[in-house]
Amino acid sequence: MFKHAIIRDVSKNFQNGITTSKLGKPVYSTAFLQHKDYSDALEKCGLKILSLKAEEKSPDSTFVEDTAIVNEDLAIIANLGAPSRKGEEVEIKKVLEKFYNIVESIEKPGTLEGGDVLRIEEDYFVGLSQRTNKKGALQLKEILKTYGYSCSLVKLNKVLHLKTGIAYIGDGNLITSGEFVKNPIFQDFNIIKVDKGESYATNCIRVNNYVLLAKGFEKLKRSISGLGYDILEVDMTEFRKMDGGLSCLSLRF
Ligand code: CIR
Repeated sequence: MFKHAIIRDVSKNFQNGITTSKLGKPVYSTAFLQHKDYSDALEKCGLKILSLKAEEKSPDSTFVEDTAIVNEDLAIIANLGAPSRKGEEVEIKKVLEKFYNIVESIEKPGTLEGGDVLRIEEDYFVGLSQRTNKKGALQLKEILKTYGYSCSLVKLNKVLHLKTGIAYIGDGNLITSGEFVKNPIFQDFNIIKVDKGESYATNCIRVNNYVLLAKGFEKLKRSISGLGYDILEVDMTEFRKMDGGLSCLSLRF
């Protein structure tokens, strides 16, 4: 069970972050309210929320997931691959040191962003992306091995991060879209294929007794609730404009 979540308030210059989407500029006041709803949803899942102040110099810093990998044994501080995001991990490291006795780090020339790291039970999968390089992924693999976790590397072709296109919601159920639907590495799971028109919603998260899902994706919602999960929907329109999804907005442990 997760007990804690670290989130970071949306900065007023959020719209100056990196994006590939063509959905227009996010509206700060709406993003602020959506972030509050997200935090409330995590609270409803039973998490204690640690909310960090917005960092105005780092427009993407609300996407805290990319700064670290956390599990029940240790925290691993990322070395972000996007030049404009370097340094976001500094404050997160200080915070995580209060929770963890063991805090490791990915070091240059390795780069790694948390959005590329998917945990499925005791196995990890790391996306080799524009943000995570092989050296970073192999460092992570070595660290995780010490704690008894396996780690496989997955080459990405199109999506930003591995978890843009894949999510594990427990009980062998893997939500996948696009390039991951037929990837042999995931074929032993119960694959729930997301329709092309709903691919944004692939990035959902299982948090204790609930699955958090982006609002407005009815087909995927039906598939997930058909598997017996209780769903909490969160409106994510403004974060989507900046290529962010539900997993990106918190570190959960
Ligand atoms: C970026 O491009 O870095 C941010 N605008 C979005 C990061 C999304 N994070 C994630 O998928 N884990």
